[in-house]
Amino acid sequence: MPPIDQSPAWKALEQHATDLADSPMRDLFEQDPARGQRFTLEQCGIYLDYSKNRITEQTLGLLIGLAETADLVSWRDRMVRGDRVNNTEDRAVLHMALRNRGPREYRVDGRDVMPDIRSVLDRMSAFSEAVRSGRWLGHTGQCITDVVSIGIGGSSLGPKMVCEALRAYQSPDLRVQFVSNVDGAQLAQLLATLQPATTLFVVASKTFTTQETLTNARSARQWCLDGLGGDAAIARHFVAVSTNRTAVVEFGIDPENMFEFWDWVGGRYSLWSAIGLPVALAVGNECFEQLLAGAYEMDEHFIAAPLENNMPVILALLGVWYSNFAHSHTLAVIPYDQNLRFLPAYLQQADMESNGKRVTRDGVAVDYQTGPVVWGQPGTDAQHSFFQLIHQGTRLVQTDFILPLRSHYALTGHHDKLIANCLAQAQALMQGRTAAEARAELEEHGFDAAAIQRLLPHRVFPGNRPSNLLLLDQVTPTVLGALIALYEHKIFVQGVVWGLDSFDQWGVELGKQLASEILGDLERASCSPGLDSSTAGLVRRSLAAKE
Ligand code: G6Q
Repeated sequence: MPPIDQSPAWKALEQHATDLADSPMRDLFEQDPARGQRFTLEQCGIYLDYSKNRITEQTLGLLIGLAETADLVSWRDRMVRGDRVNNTEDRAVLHMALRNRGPREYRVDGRDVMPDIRSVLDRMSAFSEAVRSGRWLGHTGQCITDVVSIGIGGSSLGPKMVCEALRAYQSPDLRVQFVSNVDGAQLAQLLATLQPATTLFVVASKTFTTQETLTNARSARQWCLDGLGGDAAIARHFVAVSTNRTAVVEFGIDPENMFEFWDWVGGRYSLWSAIGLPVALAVGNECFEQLLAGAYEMDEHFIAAPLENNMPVILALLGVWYSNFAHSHTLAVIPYDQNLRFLPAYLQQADMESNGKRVTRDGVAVDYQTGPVVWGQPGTDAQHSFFQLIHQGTRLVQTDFILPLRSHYALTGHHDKLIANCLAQAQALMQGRTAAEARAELEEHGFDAAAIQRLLPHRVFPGNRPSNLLLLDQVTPTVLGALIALYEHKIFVQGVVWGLDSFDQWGVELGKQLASEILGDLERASCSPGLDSSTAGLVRRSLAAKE
């Protein structure tokens, strides 16, 4: 296939972007009183209002044409069919199978994967219920009060985000916490608050070779042995989640205490697998199953809905519109929900590791922008830090607002204020404030002509800044599952349009390799010849600090 940016569909969008440049959203809203209803979709407990985008019906039609040119439906079907769509790693991509609740078949190399999935889910359920009910006892016969999940990247960000998002569903009798950083500060500070006799470690690593995770796990094991004596303690205080049985056994964890998953589950798509064990421990298996069910509903929508009514497809194409036709290369994710505070970090990995690529799946360098820079913080805090740039800066930022309509917390008056702030931000970004409006306001406040002249440029908001608003009924396990799956599929669709393999992550390799060489230098207390002068100088300084 010729490069997507050479296609007639792409060229038509370029022309359309020029044509639409003189139609700010404010005008589009004035011309069409039904716009706020027209550009909406509702699915799986999520109401998406995408009317505050620089689009018309024609834009959407052209974007759908682009998705068709990129063969989206065929790629989606290939993924569902278990084809090796992760071509650089020669792997199928079947995280959808992990949450399959219906009759759909998922196969890898002709083999039905559902029996294995169900068997691991059953084991997770039995284990998490044993720990939560106090039937699983530690080495000294005490119940487990604290779980520490040790993992990094895809083996941590998802479960950590979900546990926090579902905090209202957690039992106070079992605290679940996460350690990922190889910086000893994180583990040491946490261990200082825990007792070995009542702590369970979940070592989560697909490969079971990751330096950070194994370093933390070894230190945790030593702490456990120091506190409880004897290797027998490990069997009651360590479980593993991995695809690598040999390495788990070598580490000293009983394979009976290992929960398996498979190479067709990508790290950042793995929270639905046994990697979600900390979630089941934190909120119970029933809630974990509801999370899977919510994702399943979104999967079925993604698989079955026509492109123009398909929520992940629409969200994805809007992102393509800005990245490739409106010079916006950054996406702010702003949950108006404190417990969704790790969602931006989770999506940062999901999106940037998936679509932060510069060559197509065939290895050809692209000539267009691919994945955006993703970042964010919960509102309303975010309003008091970086929103200035989104409103009046020189860069065009795409913003996704995520707003639950109902809170789990009953403090009077708080939730109305949260809702009001979120809706107001989206409104302000869209409509801005003209010079005439700013002038009128200054006059109303009694400013004299000279002051108005001086202040006016600062008080004007250009507006016409795009946002999506994702209204959730409430952050329940089901709605959360659907929300995460929505973003997963959005990322997939964008990867297809850009021609990428969204499921590899070769970009993280080089730094890892060099780190292991530098670690060798630090451990041998010598600086390897051939290092560049900067790195060599920094290694020597690091060595000097150890003396
Ligand atoms: C995600 C990546 C990466 C991975 C971590 C941890 O898609 O593959 O973030 O999850 O590097 O790897 P392990 O689970 O193998 O320890």
